[in-house]
Amino acid sequence: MRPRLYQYAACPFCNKVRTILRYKGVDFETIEVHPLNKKEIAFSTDYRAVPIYVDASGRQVNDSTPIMRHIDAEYPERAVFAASAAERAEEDKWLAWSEKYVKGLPTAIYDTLPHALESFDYITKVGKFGWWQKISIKLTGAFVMTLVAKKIAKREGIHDPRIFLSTKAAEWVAALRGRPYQGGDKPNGADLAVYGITRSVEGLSAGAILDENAEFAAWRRRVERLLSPEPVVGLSAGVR
Ligand SMILES: N[C@@H](CCC(=O)N[C@@H](CS)C(=O)NCC(=O)O)C(=O)O
Repeated sequence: MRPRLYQYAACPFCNKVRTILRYKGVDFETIEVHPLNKKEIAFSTDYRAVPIYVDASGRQVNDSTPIMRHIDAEYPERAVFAASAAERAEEDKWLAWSEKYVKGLPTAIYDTLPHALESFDYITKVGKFGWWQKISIKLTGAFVMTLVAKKIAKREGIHDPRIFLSTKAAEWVAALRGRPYQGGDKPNGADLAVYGITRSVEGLSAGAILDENAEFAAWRRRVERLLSPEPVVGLSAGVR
């Protein structure tokens, strides 16, 4: 059986998992989850978030980073996660950094109503929604998220989302220390996680701010070149 990824196409955590699957060249199926009734993941009574991964033998794995590690072991060719203790410490440090980065992202995606509308336009396009939900979620979601973004900004101590993003891009580039990838000559788990998170804002104003850093943009292109084509996002199983 083909492994299955239960996802919201636009979710950064789901993008992390798609990235490692594409890096490994795995033939996988994406199941777009309806964000309101979540009926596609009814089988998962204890864990109600996405991504959920069901591997080729039918085993369920939850939570993006554990899923990435599981996939790395399931498909050992083109190993991703660091093998040595020293490399692992560095990789873990940057995986932890990526968790902070992803938490701050909504402050940049939803900082103004036009930006929030731009994002919900994308979310409702690729996500699983009926036509009426597309319209109502776009409007109410965009409005609500601008408020949520302000709350997150306060919690995370982010005063200016643009500066938050450009700082993140600069920190990441510094961590490369002139090497093509954080993992050295090939990407490690942190490279693929950060790439996946960043991909979720590709095409949005937040993504453009990250790419203003030419070295960050060049790193992103280097990773992209190593990936097999994206399954047609949002148009996969279950999306009409
Ligand atoms: N730590 C989890 C976080 C996953 C997460 O927060 N997913 C969001 C979507 S972006 C979710 O499913 N939230 C619950 C909901 O939509 O009801 C991971 O890395 O996979």
